Amino acid sequence: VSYRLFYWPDLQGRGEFVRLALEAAGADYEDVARRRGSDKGVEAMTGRMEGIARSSFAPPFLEHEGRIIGQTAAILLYLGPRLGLAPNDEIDRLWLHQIQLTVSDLVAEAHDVHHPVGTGLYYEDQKPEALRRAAEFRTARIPKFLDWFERILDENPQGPAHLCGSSLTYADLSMFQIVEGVRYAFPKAAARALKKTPKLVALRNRVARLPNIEAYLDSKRRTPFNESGIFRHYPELDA
Ligand SMILES: N[C@@H](CCC(=O)N[C@@H](CS)C(=O)NCC(=O)O)C(=O)O
Repeated sequence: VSYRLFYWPDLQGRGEFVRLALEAAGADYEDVARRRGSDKGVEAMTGRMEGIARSSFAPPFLEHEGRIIGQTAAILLYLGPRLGLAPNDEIDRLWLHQIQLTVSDLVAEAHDVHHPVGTGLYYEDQKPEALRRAAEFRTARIPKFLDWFERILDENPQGPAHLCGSSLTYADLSMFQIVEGVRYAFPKAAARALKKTPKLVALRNRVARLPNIEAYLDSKRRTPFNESGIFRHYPELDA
């Protein structure tokens, strides 16, 4: 195995952005915490976060050729050129990274909607605050993020088929996941916002039809969305 991905086994979460890149490229990888065996499983993952140089703060992280790389956007920055999912030019790569960091911001906010008071508390213990946070997220933040993705597609000098340059990148794959995620968690708010972002929806549809992605989505490796992940469907938060 060339790449070892470490992430919580039963949810898509942040690991999914990395999985989509590995799957789209047909990379040889192992989803370590989902496997059983001596150096596999969740214990192997938490073990890999201690007692080594440059250990990661939190999953996801990647092991490749003796290196450990944490932080979703940094993992993708590393994988992009290796998997043929990033442009060659340095400034284009920085732009792609900037887009991915914005995806990370959106993901953090989507998480904080159901955990506005504390990451260590249950959703059930922060429901009134979650209701308030969700209202703002639905009406202001989802449209603001999605409109920005639409705008950068529209303004791509190489055309609106991709976010950066004229071929597929890891950020395009992340757009698929963002659209799926907001549709799952906030179906009504997402439908409203996505009506105004046809190029983003078209990109999502093209990614879904990529042969490797189609095969992945049909496989058991794609965990369904659930209420342990980042994008959670609590109907009261999509009022
Ligand atoms: N900014 C990091 C965040 C990583 C993160 O928050 N990971 C979560 C799972 S999605 C976790 O395990 N957090 C444990 C903690 O923060 O203590 C990234 O994008 O990778």
